[in-house]
Amino acid sequence: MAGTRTLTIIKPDAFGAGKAGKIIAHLEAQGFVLKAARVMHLTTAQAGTFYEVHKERGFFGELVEFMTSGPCMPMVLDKANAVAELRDAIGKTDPAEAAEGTVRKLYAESKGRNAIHASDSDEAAAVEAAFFFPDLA
Ligand code: 3AN
Repeated sequence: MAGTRTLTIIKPDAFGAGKAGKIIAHLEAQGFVLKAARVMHLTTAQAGTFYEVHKERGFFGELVEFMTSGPCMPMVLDKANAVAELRDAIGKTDPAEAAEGTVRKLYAESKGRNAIHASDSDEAAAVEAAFFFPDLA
């Protein structure tokens, strides 16, 4: 059975542009419940660890540089079938391909600066939630 928890990050582009409140309101209106949140400026080491699965990809350096360029906002969200529901709500990686009404269509600039992260499996959600919120029950 699909889990009820996922991890999202409002990325430095959207956070820095003052879009965090709108994005949170958008997600809450779709039934996501905020369980944990923090504002933090990732170090290069933290961003590298978080995105370790992408370290062989050509955009890894660019991704780490972007994710450390300013504060971001990791959050744990609850909803039935949370991972799939949030992936649907944020839209495709490239905002040009994202469906109308998705967070990336509304708020992202480009494939690299794409406003929001969402875990892609229940396993990743558990690891990513523990990365930012080790004390969350
Ligand atoms: P998603 O975030 O939709 O799961 P992934 O897992 O393919 O997308 O990529 C992880 C992150 O890497 C993306 N959120 C995006 O910020 C960045 N990324 C993906 N593809 C590119 C690219 N071609 N150029 C720059 N950054 C990219």
